[in-house]
Amino acid sequence: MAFDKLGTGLQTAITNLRKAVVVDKKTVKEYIKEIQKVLLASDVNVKLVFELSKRIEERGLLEKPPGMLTKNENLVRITYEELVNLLGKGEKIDARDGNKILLVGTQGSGKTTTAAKLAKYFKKKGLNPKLICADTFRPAAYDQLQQLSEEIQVPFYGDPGKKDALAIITEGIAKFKGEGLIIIDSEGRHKLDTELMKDINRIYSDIKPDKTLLVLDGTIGQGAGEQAEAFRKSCSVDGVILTKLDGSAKGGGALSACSETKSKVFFIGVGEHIDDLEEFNSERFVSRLIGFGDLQGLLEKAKEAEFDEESAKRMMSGKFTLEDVYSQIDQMRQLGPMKKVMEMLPFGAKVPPEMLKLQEEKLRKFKVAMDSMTDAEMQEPDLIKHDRIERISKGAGVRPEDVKELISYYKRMKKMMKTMGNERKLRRMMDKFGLDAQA
Ligand SMILES: Nc1nc2c(ncn2[C@@H]2O[C@H](COP(=O)(O)OP(=O)(O)O)[C@@H](O)[C@H]2O)c(=O)[nH]1
Ligand SMILES: [Mg+2]
Repeated sequence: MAFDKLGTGLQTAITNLRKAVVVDKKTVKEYIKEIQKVLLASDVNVKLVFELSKRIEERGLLEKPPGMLTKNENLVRITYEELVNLLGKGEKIDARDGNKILLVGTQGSGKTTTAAKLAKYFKKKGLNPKLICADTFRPAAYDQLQQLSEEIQVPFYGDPGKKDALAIITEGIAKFKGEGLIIIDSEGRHKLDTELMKDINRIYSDIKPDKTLLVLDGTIGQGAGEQAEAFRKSCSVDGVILTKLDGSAKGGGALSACSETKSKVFFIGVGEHIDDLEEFNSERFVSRLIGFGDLQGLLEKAKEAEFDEESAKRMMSGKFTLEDVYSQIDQMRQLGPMKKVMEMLPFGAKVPPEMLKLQEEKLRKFKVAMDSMTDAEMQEPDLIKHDRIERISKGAGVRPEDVKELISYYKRMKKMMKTMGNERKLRRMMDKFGLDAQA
């Protein structure tokens, strides 16, 4: 897996943080130190590491955790956001049949391998990729790409007898009648010198590729930023593919440096095999580093809380009415059958678990019963005494027992909300106490 070290380091820091009973200044500082260590080991620029850790620390101490998140859960959330920011957003490539993609980069950066990986990637997307080998510099380049194209069954063009790269490309494009998505593997020198830039510019101005992608070796760490910038300035590069991020401890440095130099990262190479290419999406990437399941739950919790914060506060303060029961039932019904709801709501945050146990039919009866109630009864269910129960059940066409059951359900829910509210208050108080005790 890509980024083993960075991921393990982050996860260790987070596990330690989560073990802490109180989150105080000392805990935050220790946590930050761990994060710094991990990022520096990953070759992220010292200045960037410092800025990032300062922001995590400040936000962690100052920000009020959204919704039901505890202080340390919120720290993890903040770390996630700051890391996504640090590594850059990632860019989705827009390519279609009829386009030409030119790959450039130094020798050994992974161009030829990546050309084949891209062809396979686009083929899987239903496009019709073709490969051209225009590396006349390395004798073995032709055989290498030809073999790969056979492996993935993609049309290939090259001419080992020719030395003029531009001529080969022009012939290739003609052979493919300019159709399909043409991916061109170009030559590379041992470094990004002016000769190479000149060659690339010559090819570029002649064939006018729709996308020029710079293939960069991720093992050079933050050096990738410099190269990306140099390339972008001397020829028209649309974005970067960072290779060899598997097994390299320096991937964090490479990605953050690309982000800092505003070089868009389209893909990352995560292995030698033809399928080892991923679209780069930092949100997905960072959540995998941190531990996907864990983080998703937490983010969902925070997001739901944003929407429901107000009503949750009200309900938990004891102002829970039948209106709330009604809208909860509505929410559930919108989501579909009970089993689906269970699958979709692993944390049961929006719909209390108790409600999930109720049968669909019962919920329908509850709803029609509530439809027959007055506003006053909905707001103040305690008003609903014996004679009213009779009236409501008749009006709704349900049994009086159903109405009674609804009311006792409502009372249990109200009590549960109150308990949840109290628990939350207690937890907040403990957090605060921990912070003050150390300050
Ligand atoms: N581990 C790993 N190796 C890679 C990756 N991409 C390319 N390579 C290896 O890097 C070496 C150089 O790749 P090549 O495509 O020939 O580079 P080129 O000279 O730029 O065309 C080869 O041994 C590839 O197998 C990657 O994402 N991960
Ligand atoms: Mg090559």
